[in-house]
Amino acid sequence: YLNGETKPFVPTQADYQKVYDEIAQKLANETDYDDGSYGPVLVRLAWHASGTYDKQTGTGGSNGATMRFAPESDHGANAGLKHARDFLEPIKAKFPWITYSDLWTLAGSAAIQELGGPVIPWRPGRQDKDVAACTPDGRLPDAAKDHRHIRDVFERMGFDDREMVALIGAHALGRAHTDRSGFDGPWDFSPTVFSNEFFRLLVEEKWNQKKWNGPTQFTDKSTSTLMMLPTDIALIKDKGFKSHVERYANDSDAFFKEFSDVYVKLLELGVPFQSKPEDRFVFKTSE
Ligand code: CCH
Repeated sequence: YLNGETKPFVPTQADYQKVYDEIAQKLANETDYDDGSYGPVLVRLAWHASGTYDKQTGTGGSNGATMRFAPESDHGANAGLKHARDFLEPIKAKFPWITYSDLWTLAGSAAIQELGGPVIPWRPGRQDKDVAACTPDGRLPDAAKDHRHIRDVFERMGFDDREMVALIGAHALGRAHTDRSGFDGPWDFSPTVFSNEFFRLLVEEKWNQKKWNGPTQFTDKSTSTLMMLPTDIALIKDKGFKSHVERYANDSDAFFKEFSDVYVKLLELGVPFQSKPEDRFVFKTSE
């Protein structure tokens, strides 16, 4: 109920587009962060909110936004995501009718589109839950591990090999931070542009173990400025993963299409929608 109305406010697609536009505007205005955009950390917030899903128990997932609370906000994997949550706080204040769970996922969709990625159709319907719904630590992937761990974690969410590889292609965006994960550096030369560069570099570059005191990570032979995590390298060591890496490296259109489908699926895991998939909104990207 807003402004003393007696009927509940039922937002329409146009209202959600206003939220999208506000996020896009704020992304364009606030370029004094990391490589010039909050977009990558918004993509990661939506992913970590959703990637706690367990298909067996139906727990976790984006429905709930339980990362607002400790202990979930303090889980090691979520270090640094406060930047993304704080970025969205003024948007929540301006549109108090949207739930945090819908806002965080809508922001993930908006960030992909604003960074030059594919359209990410989105629908509302998530409800915020309280602290009791926080998921246990350890549901999100550990970058120090191998192909078996990737399969364990992503199969628990309900994804197959092809979908796992497509999703991890989001590492075209952003960077690792020593004060968050302990790893350091970006995956490619344009970390604020969505592309298939992550796959192209995985296939075409030679990746050597970085010599430093930090956790094991890999660096490109040509410039020593880029990085890959052990789990990223696992994508070219494992045959089942590698065929998709090569396909996406060679076919940007296929990557954009398949990434869109699987990111939509990720953001909807465990959400009890009233609406149908065909009722998803396609937001207009800013000029
Ligand atoms: Fe990721 N990711 N991710 N990732 N990730 C990190 C950063 C980003 C893993 C580990 C890490 C996905 C899958 C995986 C993004 C999107 C996705 C970091 C650095 C680690 C570590 C964090 C830091 O220090 O700030 C592992 C392991 C996996 C799977 O095996 C998936 C799936 C997605 C989205 C669909 C994005 C974007 C970033 C950059 C964040 C930023 O702040 O720039």
